[in-house]
Amino acid sequence: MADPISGAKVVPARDPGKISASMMCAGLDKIFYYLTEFKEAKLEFLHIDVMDGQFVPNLALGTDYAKSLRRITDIPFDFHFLTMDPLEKMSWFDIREGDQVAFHYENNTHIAECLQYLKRLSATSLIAINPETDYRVLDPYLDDLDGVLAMTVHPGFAGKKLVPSTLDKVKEMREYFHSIGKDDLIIEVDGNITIENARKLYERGADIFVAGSSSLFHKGETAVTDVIKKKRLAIGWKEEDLP
Ligand code: S6P
Ligand code: MG
Repeated sequence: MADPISGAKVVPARDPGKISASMMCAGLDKIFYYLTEFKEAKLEFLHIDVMDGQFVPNLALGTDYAKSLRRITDIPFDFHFLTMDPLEKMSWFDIREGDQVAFHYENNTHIAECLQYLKRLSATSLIAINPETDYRVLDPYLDDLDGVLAMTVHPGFAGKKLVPSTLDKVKEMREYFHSIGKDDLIIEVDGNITIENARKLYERGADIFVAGSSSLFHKGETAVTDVIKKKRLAIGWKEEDLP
């Protein structure tokens, strides 16, 4: 497959993409509506941004929120630790088998220990990298992780614009993983994943798409199920396979 704009060779993602709903963007006034629709649509993950006000200039979802959410849904969690010392912060949460967990590479002196910790919990482990971080910094860890969370915006807040260079970065990362026989590594993308950006990133090799204020929780009146359908059609699903 060739990119229609650059003409460059693009390695296609193998399976249809998965959606992870960014719960930081889900208004509590509609939480039961959202969770019912997600369950009905068999949505794959709930994205839980944990922010400590130090790694990023914002505070977000904490231990009590995660505990409460577990009581009202059985959809697996997709934790994203945007914190200093994620090894310690991860231990504050009830991470379960089947959950996916991303922690950042930047400012992290315990990367190998974080990966071992997640392996012991049988959770899927991803290392998150900011838009300006080179994916080759992950080379020493590629045998021990399940994938990469590529930030497509500067982290900390919902509602930001995609950093354009991250499109090429995802494509190059997927091609690089292919060239070293690591096709199984997951690439999750997070930030301004509109339906259009999801399509572009799927074509460039991303597998999991965080859906926040740019799609699922967009202020327009479009029903959540319709957005999920449109988004899935943009990330490799066939109409007949939609739940
Ligand atoms: C941002 C955070 C993200 C946001 C998500 C919001 O630092 O990690 O997970 O919650 O990007 O979605 P949107 O569509 O508003 O960018
Ligand atoms: Mg996130």
